[in-house]
Amino acid sequence: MISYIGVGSNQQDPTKQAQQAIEAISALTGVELIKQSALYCSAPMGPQDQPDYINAVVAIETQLSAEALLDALQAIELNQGRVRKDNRWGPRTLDLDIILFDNQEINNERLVIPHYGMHEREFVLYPLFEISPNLILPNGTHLSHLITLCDKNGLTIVSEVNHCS
Ligand code: PH2
Ligand code: MG
Ligand code: MG
Repeated sequence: MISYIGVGSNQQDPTKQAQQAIEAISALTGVELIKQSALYCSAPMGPQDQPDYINAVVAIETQLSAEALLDALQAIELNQGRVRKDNRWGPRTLDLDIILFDNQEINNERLVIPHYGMHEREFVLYPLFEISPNLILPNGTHLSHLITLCDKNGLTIVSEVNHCS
C-alpha cells in the first residue's frame, strides 16, 4: 500500500524534529520510504501567536493497516516529546498525519482519510505535489487541480541560507 504522511513541527528545533521523524518513519518495520519532499517553512494556520512551522510530506510503501500505521506514527510523536493537549491547532514538537492511504476512504473514530483539511492547506498540497504531481484522490479529484485553488500563503522551501524561525 502507498501512503502519504504529513510531517509538521514548530517547537524545539523544528527542522531537526522533522528530519528525525522522517528517519524514524523509514526505520519502522513494514514501512519503506519511497520519497520525501523538501522541508517547507509555513505560516501557522490557526492561532497566530505561535512560531512558523516546518512541514514536509513523505510517501511510503507499507504492509501495515492504516490503524497500525497510526499507532506507529503516534509512538514516534510521543517519543519526540509530543504532549497531547487540548490545544487544537496549537504549537507542537511533532505532528504526523496520514494524508492518504492507498486509494481508500476511511472514516472512523480514529481516522479520517483522506485527511479532512488537506484541500485548503498549502503546507500539505505543495509538498505532496512536489513528490507526486500526477496524484488523483480517491474521489477522482486531481491534485494538480487542488493546487490551482490553493494560495501558497508565503510557503517557502527551506534551504541552508533561508532559515525558518
Ligand atoms: N499544524 C497544526 C496547526 N497549524 N500550521 C502550519 N503551517 N503547519 C502545520 O502543520 C500546522 C499548522 C496542528 O496540527
Ligand atoms: Mg495536523
Ligand atoms: Mg495530527
